[in-house]
Amino acid sequence: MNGNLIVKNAAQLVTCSGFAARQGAAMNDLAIIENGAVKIENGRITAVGPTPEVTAGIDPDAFTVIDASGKAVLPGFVDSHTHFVFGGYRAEEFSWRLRGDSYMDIMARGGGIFSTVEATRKTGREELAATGRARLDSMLAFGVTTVEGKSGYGLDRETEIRQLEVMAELDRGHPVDVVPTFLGAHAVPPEYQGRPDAFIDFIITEVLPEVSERGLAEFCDIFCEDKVFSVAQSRRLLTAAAERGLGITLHADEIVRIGGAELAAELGAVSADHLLQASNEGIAAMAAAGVVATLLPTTAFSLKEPYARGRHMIDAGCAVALATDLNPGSCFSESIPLVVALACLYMNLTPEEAICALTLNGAAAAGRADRVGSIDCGKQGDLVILEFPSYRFIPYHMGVNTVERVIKNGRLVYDRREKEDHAAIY
Ligand code: IZC
Ligand code: ZN
Repeated sequence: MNGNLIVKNAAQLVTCSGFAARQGAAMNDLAIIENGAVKIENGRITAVGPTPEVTAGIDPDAFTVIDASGKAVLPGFVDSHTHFVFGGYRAEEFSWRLRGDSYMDIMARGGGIFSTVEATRKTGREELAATGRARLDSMLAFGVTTVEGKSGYGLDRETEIRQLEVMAELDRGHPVDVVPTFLGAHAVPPEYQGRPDAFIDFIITEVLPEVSERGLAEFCDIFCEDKVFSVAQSRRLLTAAAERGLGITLHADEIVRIGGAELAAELGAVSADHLLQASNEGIAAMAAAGVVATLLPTTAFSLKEPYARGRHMIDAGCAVALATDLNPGSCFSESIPLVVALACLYMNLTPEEAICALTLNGAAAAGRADRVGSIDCGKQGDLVILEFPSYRFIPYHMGVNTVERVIKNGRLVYDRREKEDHAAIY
């Protein structure tokens, strides 16, 4: 296949049309075309509309044609918050949390993020790439065609750079596009224990320059949290990163309300993420500043914490994105259908808002709304074909993958029907 593709007769073509995040009530409009078609040439979308219009006068030999009768077609999903490159696992911590230990208690006694840092420092480039690649394969099967991935499991120069280089290698060699984020300030490492300001200085002077000069990251992130990095420390790092041309994003108000949402608005962050404890004032400030509120419902589910107030945020005019937060600790899940079901059932998003949050608004949170996240002319030909005729089946068929085929830059890169033929051995 050459990236020339027509998908026609879609029961619903869910375009999510737009080139910037949709805020508030606008999230409910998915700009659906019934009996829709998309034309993709050399990997880019060149026509979108009702099937008879898009297919009129086409030379059938010049295109691969997919008949999507009875199926919904959506933009490829954008998972805009993950930590998918890491060494080791933390399955024992899951049991500790079930018996009542908190995420922060486990971190305070040297587990949590520190456990993954220890394992990742010892893991070579090839193994990090191999496990990362397998995780991208799994995400692709859930319909994810663009993923943001964070460093943050080195907390030293060498390992942070290695994680970012592995993401660059995976971006080149895998159909899923990887947006790299530098999260060198994910925790204060043992070498700097009790000296968080000195560690922020180290990140700003010793690591950030190489990251930005080599173009290894598009964003800089920080775990702005009680007992991790303060608002003042976060402001210092993120300001330095913005001066170097990186987009800024932060883990904000996840466990304790310390003003992360307000800081995101003050700094003009692209996105602020988690926000379980965000204040009304912080939410209003984010809406006014156009900061995307990236919500991670499977993390709240896994930590048994109250969900972020997604309904309130949309009603307050925010642009909300949804993401998986795939990581080895607080949320070891890349399940898109679980994210959507929890967002609808427990954050009270409508199915339409949840789909907008995973497509156009996810793309905006990853700084890519100009290229992906909707079915619009000029964007990459990244599509998901469901086995069902409506996007409504995504939350309704709870936790089950409804994605049948995935198209990346006009090429079919995943087809579940083939796998099922091979798997059917009974
Ligand atoms: O590895 O625990 N919250 N960072 C901040 C995480 C969760 C990932 C982890
Ligand atoms: Zn995270």
